[in-house]
Amino acid sequence: SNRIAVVPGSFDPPTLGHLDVIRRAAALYDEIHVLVVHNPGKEAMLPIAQRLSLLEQSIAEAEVPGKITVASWSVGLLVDYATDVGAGVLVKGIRSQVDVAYETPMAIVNRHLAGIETVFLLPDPSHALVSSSLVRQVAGLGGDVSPYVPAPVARFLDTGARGI
Ligand code: COD
Repeated sequence: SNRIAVVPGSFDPPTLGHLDVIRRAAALYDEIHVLVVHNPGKEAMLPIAQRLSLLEQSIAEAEVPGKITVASWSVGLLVDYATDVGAGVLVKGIRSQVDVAYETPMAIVNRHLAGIETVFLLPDPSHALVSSSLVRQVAGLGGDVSPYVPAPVARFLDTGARGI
């Protein structure tokens, strides 16, 4: 069904940009699955279980309305998860032309593989420069990441619990 959408990402860690896209997707679809996907091309900061927990806390604290499931996926194709849960759409956030260039081939392949469409949403411009990699850098150097991440993520990174 096209009333169910998957919002996939690395979420390492979740940022205010991610939360903005999640909120917009939840307003457009009856049900969304926020899916933490292991990206083999990126070296991870946080274990998957920690990202799931921070996403759940952030979505709850922001009181994002709608039916939202948070899950993870590490074996097989992203579209296999989407097909399993009856989702016809993947939602991706677009910050710039760089994201368009990165996402376009994946969107075409996912449509060929499983007939699943990709919908691109634009965040509020105030979030357009925020990325997980920026947050990892600032946090790693001891800087204040609270302008870029939901409060539960800021609290977690602030306690020094991160293993970097
Ligand atoms: N504003 C708006 N959108 C944002 C922002 C922001 N500030 N920050 C991030 N986003 C968007 C990203 O563009 C992306 O759409 C999403 O939020 C998640 O971002 P990240 O950085 O957490 O995740 P990525 O870019 O590492 O993506 C990981 C995926 C697993 C989604 C990606 O690698 C993917 O789709 N892989 C497909 C796996 C697969 O099945 N491959 C086979 C067929 S292609």
